[in-house]
Order: sequence, then C-alpha cells, then structure tokens
Amino acid sequence: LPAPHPAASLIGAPTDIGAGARGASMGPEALRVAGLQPALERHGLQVVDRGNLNGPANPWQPPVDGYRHLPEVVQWNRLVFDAVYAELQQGRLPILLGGDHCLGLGSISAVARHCAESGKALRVLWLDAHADFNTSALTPSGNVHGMPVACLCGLGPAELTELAGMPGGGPALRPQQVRQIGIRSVDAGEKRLVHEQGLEVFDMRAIDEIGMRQAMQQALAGMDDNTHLHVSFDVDFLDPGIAPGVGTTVPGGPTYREAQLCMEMIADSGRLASLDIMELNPALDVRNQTAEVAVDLVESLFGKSTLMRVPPLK
Ligand code: Z70
Ligand code: MN
Ligand code: MN
Ligand code: MN
Repeated sequence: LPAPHPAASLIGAPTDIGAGARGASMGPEALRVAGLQPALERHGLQVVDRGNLNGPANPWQPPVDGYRHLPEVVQWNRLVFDAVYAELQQGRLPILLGGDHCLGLGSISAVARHCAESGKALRVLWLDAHADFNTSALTPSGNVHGMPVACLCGLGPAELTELAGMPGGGPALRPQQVRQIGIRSVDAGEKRLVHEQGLEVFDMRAIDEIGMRQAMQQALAGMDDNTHLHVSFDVDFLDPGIAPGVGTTVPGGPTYREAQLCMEMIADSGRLASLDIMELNPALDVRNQTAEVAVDLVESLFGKSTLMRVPPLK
C-alpha cells in the first residue's frame, strides 16, 4: 500500500490576475462550498484551512511589453511561494486553491526550492488543456496564465524565473521533469518552443491512441521513494461537458471516467506531495457543478476509488 499522506494545508489564492476572463478569484470559496475539506478528511487526511492570501486587486489593464499585470502577478506569486514553502518546511502537503494558473509559478518554485534543499527528486504533472509555455514574444494575449511552465524552465522575466531562489541559481525546473497531460490548445509559436525544449506531452491525440492508462503509466514512470510528485491541476483539463466553469473551455477533453483513472493512478503511485487546483471560475459555472466535479476528482487523488484501500472502521 502507498504510504499514508502527511497532514494537508489548504491555501486560498483568490485572484484572476493572470487570466483572460474575470472570476477565477472566486475559485477558492467555491471549492470550500463544494466541501473540499470534509471530502479529504473522509479519506483519512488531516486538513487545516489556512484561509486566503491577500494580494493586489486586478486592475484589468491591457498588456505592457507582452505581459498583463506583471507587477501584480509577481506580488501574488511571492505570496504563494512563501505560503507553500512554509507548509513544506513543516512537513505538510500544500494544496493551493486558485486562482488562475499563473500562480503555479509560485507554488512549483517553492516545491523546487524545497526539493533542492532536501535532496529530493521532483516530478511535475501538468494536467491542462493548454501547455502554458508562452513567452512575452510569443503570447497572443499577454495573459501570464499562459506562461508559467516556460517561466519555471527559465524562459521569462527575471522577477518570475528567479522566484525560486534555487541554491546555485538557475531555473526551478528542467523541462525533463515535466509531464503534460490532456493538452489540446497550443499556440503556433508555443508549439515550436515546447518541441525545442523537449517537454514530454501526452496530448489528447496520444490519450485517444494509447488510452489514459498507458499515458499515465508513462507519465509516472521512473519515480522512486525519493521522488516528490507535484500535480498542477488546471480544471480546464476536463471536458467542458463535465466542467463548464472555467475561463477557457476547450472541447475534446478527458471524460469523467478518464479523469478519475488519471487521479487514481496518481494516488496509487503513493508519491503525491503537493497540489494546485486552478482556474475554476464560479462566474461561468452552473450551480457549482464544476467545483463539485473537481472535489470529486481530488478525492480520487487521495485514494477514494481504489478498492484495495478500504478505510479503517472508526
Ligand atoms: C493562450 C494564451 C491559457 C487558459 C491558459 C491561452 C492560455 N495559449 N488559457 N489557461 N485558460 O493566451 O497564452
Ligand atoms: Mn493552465
Ligand atoms: Mn488551461
Ligand atoms: Mn469519499
């Protein structure tokens, strides 16, 4: 059986500072309303809700030099970095409640710094419809939620690429540490950069061809007892039929069953050590159903559906 999880901490980051639509700022509260904490507790996890981070408001301005709201994006990511890093230092499992996906930068920068300091290997699973691998020169929108993976790999402005403060300098991640799952919307220049940098991508074409099971087996291969697994879950990963409550729906995503299998296989790896739940947009949702699906899937991430892991009788 996989090792039991450490205690988890919920960290709310109520902002849409990097997004192209307003509303992801309401994501943390919608996840709470959908019962995230009791759902995790039902699976034996001890959970503390740290409440919300308090960053700058969204000024809703056009891009400047290829970035929208860069100073505010930096401020939010610093707050996220500090909060996630503090939980990891206490041996806890941080769960970041977004907020838009630009905050994956702060979260994963903290995880990378923590792993470097504690001699852990790091694997990042990026569950998303988008590659989020744009730069200021390539972006069609200037929205920084389309750029965090590139920034983590050292491609971006110094304020963001140096956020991790890695021992010896350098970027938080090497592209070889990343596996992307569910990708189906990538801009032309972004596509070229993804290939150039050698990211391992299981796009929807690959999932159609080899199935979610084989894709996840490959994405999780090569981890060992010393590996810290970070999952960055953009809710737009899911097919819009089950998850309409996101800023950018892209047709042709994983079904409910495919997504459940993905989460169950991550749970079975026993290596999950930090998590982001991002881009939920309650302003575009229908009676909080997308939040409820996200909570349901996160339950599976922590062992819900695995018949082999029957919870102990109280
Ligand atoms: C596009 C861009 C994006 C959402 C990421 C979209 C980016 N590639 N959209 N997450 N919801 O503007 O960079
Ligand atoms: Mn994303
Ligand atoms: Mn996305
Ligand atoms: Mn349950």
